[in-house]
Amino acid sequence: MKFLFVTLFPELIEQVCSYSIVGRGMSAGLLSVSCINPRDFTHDKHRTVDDSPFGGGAGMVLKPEPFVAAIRKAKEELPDARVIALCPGGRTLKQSIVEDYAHAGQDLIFVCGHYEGFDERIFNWVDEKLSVGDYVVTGGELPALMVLDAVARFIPGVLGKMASAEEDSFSTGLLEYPQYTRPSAWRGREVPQVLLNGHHEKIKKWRREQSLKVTQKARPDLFEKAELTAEEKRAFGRK
Ligand code: 4GS
Repeated sequence: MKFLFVTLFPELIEQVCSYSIVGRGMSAGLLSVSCINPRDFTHDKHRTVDDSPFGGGAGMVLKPEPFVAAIRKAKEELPDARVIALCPGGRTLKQSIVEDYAHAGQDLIFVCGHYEGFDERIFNWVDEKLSVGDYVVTGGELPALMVLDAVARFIPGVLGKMASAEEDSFSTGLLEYPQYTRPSAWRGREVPQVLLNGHHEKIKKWRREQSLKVTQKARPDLFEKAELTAEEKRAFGRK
């Protein structure tokens, strides 16, 4: 799968992607990351990418010509890609959207603004607006990297063992059960005995119960939507 970022800060993207699991996935040829800088599509001496808003007001607006020229170049490089603009007005990212992108396997072009908003006309070259949550950040780069990171986990071979991506929180609809490693006793806190006995059926049951418990407490909204057996519904007081 290929990811292309339209960004004024390509070094930021390349840096972040060079680390850890995404970095290894790139080295292994499982995904590719590239950038196109709208500043390279300016023609004036100062390479201007923004200007003041018509109608007045504070802040600046990203100019349509360099951004649309950069998006068009990106589409030339990845003709079948889906073009996604990161902005607070988009639909909110969640695991089901991540899984849809991963499953479709379509290449993705991320359009990132920085400091300021896009000229509205830029959206005519975009398939979709996407937000990472109801808060404002200084640029679309971190949100776009979050999308890439979450999608990359589903590309076969990127995670050590493919099973793990589907089994994670949100894919199952529940939060994860608590995990422990050595030492089994530490600062007066013991690891639950059931995990030390190697009885796999009991461990499985305990983990399921814990998942249900932590989800009910921390995320009642998720708990309401989760699929439970009739017995679990009775035990957890859900209809
Ligand atoms: C988001 C968000 C965002 C909006 C970028 C103001 C700079 C900023 N992008 N999900 N201009 N939340 N973008 O806050 O995607």
